[in-house]
Amino acid sequence: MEMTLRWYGSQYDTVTLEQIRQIPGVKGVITTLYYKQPGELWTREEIRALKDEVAAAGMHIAGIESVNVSDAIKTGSEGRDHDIENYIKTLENLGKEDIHLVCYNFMPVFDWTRTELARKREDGSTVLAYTQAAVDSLNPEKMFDSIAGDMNGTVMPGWEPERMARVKELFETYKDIDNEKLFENLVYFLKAIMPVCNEYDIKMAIHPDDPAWSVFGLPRIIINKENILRLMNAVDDVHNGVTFCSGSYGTNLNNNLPEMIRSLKGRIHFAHVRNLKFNSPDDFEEAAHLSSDGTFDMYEIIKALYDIGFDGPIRPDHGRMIWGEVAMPGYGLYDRALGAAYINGLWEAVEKASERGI
Ligand SMILES: [Mn+2]
Repeated sequence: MEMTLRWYGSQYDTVTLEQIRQIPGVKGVITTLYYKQPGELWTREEIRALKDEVAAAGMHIAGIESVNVSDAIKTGSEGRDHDIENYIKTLENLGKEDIHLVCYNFMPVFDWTRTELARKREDGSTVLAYTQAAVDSLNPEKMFDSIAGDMNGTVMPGWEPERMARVKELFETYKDIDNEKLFENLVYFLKAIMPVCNEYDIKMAIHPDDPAWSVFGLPRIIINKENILRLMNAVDDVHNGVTFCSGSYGTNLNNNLPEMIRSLKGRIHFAHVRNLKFNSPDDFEEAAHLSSDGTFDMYEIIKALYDIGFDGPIRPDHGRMIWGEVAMPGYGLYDRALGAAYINGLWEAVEKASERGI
């Protein structure tokens, strides 16, 4: 396991590399070329510049989150093969720069969905939250407007204003795409990129859909154990792997997270670890990482990752906004640093107990 933190780049992130470097145990960042549009080629020079910037701060790039997949690829429409070509060249350029992990998702229109970005908790901290009732009462075209005021001046991943301006058109693009068609398009994409992944040993790690069910009638496929195992089998190559995100799979209380982790032995290349607190099955908020602050048993999640021999990067996921920090919701420094320290503590305890046969 390697502890990492997500970093959006110096132009976009309120958190600096110098701050990240001071979190105990963090030597690697998970980053991206945030300005790149899905389908656009990443040049080797751009990747190298990013790599050099991270290296100058005494760290390294542990993986990319994300190289986004275009709507043409997701819908299998005109331009798909062109965009796949660019994706392959991007992977080749990453491989040549010695980067071997790429997180991506295959969610239509909205990447992740929350109905509140700053729900106030009893202790005064604010967190991202979701209620099904709010989604059901909302016109999807107004989704962006409903949360844009709480983004603290940042651009949130998957919610870029240019993209959201086209939401109506995007819905139109997906009108004939059901779960089966989306799955087929995902398999087509993965089969096309596996040769370059093999050549450069690039581990693709699909991020689950969040929440793990259909919103606004859009198809959703990476939502549970059955579906993710189906995908692993459909393209049975170690480079077709998983980002295990406890907070995303965990939105569905039917998902047994430790059991899912164990079933994915050998295929989890990256882990996002966070806790959720359910107020009801249709209302949850992103709690602190600590088990007792939320609904999940974080010890069991870490133990399952340890038991399957997970050796990839792990990162604390969304944190609460605390101590007056103003940052991208979920991506402040303080609570994610607390999360990293806590996960490191759990890992050390699990590891030493195992080594000592306890
Ligand atoms: Mn995640």
